Amino acid sequence: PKTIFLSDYTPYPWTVDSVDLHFTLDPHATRVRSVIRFAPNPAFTGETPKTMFLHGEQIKLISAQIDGAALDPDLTGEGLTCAVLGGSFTWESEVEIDPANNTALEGLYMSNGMYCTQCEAEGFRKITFYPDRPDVMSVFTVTVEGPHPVLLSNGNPVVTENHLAKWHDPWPKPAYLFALVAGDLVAHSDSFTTMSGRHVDLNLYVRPGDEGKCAFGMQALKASMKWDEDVYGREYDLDLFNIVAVDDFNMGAMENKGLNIFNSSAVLASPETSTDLNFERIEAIIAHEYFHNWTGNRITCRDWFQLCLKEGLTVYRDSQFTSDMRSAPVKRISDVIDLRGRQFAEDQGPLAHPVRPESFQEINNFYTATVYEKGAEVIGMLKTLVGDEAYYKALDLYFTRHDGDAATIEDWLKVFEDSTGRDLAQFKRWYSQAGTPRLSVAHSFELDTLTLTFTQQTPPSAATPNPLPQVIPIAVGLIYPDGTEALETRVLEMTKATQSFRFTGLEDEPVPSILRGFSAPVVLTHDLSDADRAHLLAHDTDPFNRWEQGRMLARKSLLAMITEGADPDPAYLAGIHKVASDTTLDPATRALMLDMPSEAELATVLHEAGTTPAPAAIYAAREAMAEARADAFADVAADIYAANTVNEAYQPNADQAGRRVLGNAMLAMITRRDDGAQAAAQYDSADNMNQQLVALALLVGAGKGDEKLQAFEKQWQDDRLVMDKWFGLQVSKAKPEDAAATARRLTEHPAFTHTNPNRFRAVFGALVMHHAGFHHVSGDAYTLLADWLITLDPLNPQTTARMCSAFQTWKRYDSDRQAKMLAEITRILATPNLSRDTTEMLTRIKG
Ligand code: DPP
Ligand code: ZN
Repeated sequence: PKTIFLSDYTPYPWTVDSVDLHFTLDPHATRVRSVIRFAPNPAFTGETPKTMFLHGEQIKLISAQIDGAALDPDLTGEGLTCAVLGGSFTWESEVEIDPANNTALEGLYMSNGMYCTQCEAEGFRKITFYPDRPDVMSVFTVTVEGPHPVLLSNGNPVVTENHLAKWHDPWPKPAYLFALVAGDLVAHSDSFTTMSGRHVDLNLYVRPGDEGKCAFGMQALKASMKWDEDVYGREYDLDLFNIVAVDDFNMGAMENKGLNIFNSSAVLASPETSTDLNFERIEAIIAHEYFHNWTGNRITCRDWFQLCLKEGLTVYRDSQFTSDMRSAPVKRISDVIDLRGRQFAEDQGPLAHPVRPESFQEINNFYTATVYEKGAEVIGMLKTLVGDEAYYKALDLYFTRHDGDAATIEDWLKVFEDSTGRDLAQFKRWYSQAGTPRLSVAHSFELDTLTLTFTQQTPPSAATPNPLPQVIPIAVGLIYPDGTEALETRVLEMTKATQSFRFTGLEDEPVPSILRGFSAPVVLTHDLSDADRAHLLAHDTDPFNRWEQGRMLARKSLLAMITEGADPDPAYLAGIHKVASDTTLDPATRALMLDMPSEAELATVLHEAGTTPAPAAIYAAREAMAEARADAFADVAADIYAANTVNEAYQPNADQAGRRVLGNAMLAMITRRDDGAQAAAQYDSADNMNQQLVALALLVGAGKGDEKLQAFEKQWQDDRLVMDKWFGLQVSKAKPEDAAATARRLTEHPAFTHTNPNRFRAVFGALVMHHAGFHHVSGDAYTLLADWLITLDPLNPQTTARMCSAFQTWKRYDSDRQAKMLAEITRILATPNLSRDTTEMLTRIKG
């Protein structure tokens, strides 16, 4: 496979002034006619080429013409080349494609009888011949002919007849934002009036039978539209905004202009079928895709190396939205848990790459936690450094200056430099260096002065062998021994490898509260005594750092249990007992204080500390801790459970969800002591999926779930999304020694199908996230996963390659596990005709 480099970028020699597409739909022989107007690109400085290359893959060329003259282009598997004269010209072609056999779910494909598309990143080239690169932006007019009641494309409708619809999108866009949908669909409709008074029709299209799962998504869309006006001053720009739910989809959702296409799991919701977490995730994804209309669509990326330009910013924007809609501290803490679980692991292993990568073979492999989540952290740091007012001023300039552009990270940073006068040359290292900086701090106190001395160091990686010091915004506060605040949050700007900051005029020696709000994505080492941590846990005014201190106590106790066979720390148990019982705190915060570091997080921490993680020991320590917690809470668990029971009608809001999550944390403890009686009662009386599913999971985990599993299957066998939960839960709640066998058994279930990414991920995503199960010493899970990756790769390379990241941590483990994982990696790599996606992933992982 060919490697593509950022440094090789050159502009395309032509602009595309307009694109006319005509689709005649047929499952196996869809015809696509195109009329494309090319003109010389003034930004192209080289000599005008004598030939033109157009991307095109897996499409049959029927005919091609330039300015009406028939051509016979040179065809390869990647596209075509033909001779061109200077000046402007019109390209016309007709091609044939086979959507029914498109199992890769890229380009035009079929899902349950409906047609749909996925063109990001490079799917449009499977639809017709085209310069399929994001810096080629054009105005599209699309005609769709087919025997379906609903025929959709981007933009506004121009003609709607029986079996024919014509759409026009006035906004120039790259081909990756093209979309087409056709099928027997029903609409849940509403409308929105924008801040300037424009009326926008809103539709959520679903398959008949799913009408009852649309209301929440529609509300979330309207809330997103309003929020982007209020906070960023961004207004919607078409007469129509459509969302379509599709069952077979590789990603969560796609921000096609005016026609978002969603994985049904990321949009369909009802109290009976969705958990609280489902609702929160759906709200966030709808917002994310909607926000792309400005950050992604109106301003797009020059090339795929700039992916974080739209994704980091849009993730940042959707996290702000969730913070505003729900609880800001809860959102921040949840995001940090996620970052540490996924992005830190990526940054620590062979897949480490900068937020803006400098080379790739298959761009689909770079839709990563680093590009998305670390990319969002970088935006957050920038905002912390310049302040809120300057941030929104810079964003206004960004939208004004770059509207209609295919932009770069350089453009983005220049906007901040121009509007704030700052030099961001060093800050840019956050985009160009891989690896998570290690930040350590020492503090000393003399007379009335506290000195904090920070040292930063980023471990070298293959992607960044010689990392340089980064700009680290460190939010700091100081808390006096009596619990009062000595210093409100102040942001220190660290730029050197080692740097000291002094705080004078203090009345007493304070406890420093460092990295408030997790102000930078670093690994912080701060040698605070347990007593100081307990002090911050009780008095810190920063909610994140309060939580963090509890987390550190939990981590420390678990690590001592894992590596030294220690008992659970009674001080930690007493601490969480106190917080969980504190009714002055909101239930969601109390529940977060109870959350234990995951096995994967503990493995990452152990690896960082130079210890080989032993999966069984990690699992056993968490189990022992869970038992100790059940004992410690025996006196209050039933009361807290009862006090947090929600008796009102189910609402997916933060308040009710917080009570449920705290109550269910108690139920988990109760289930360890009552043989599952309370969980069974909750299951039987549940009128919503959240309470039903949690109860089922606890029963299965306790080995008492067989009867309810059968009942659940019978109740929900016709609901795909609920059945995905049923599949996943059995794997994630299996004992480590049974996880692989459970997954294998489920692949034999008649409802298992590996061609549906949601179902495949339900089983195998759960297996790879079951740390002790996946890494069970037998190696059975490694082999099972490899078998299925080999099976799926020829059908769906994108989902296969993504799942390969399960092996990214292979070098952390003992030599026996290493050998077993390496054998599977090697076996997959030896498969004939392995996809480019999977080949690149495993080659990088193998190292
Ligand atoms: N649809 C994916 C996302 O929104 C890729 N753009 O992140
Ligand atoms: Zn996105």
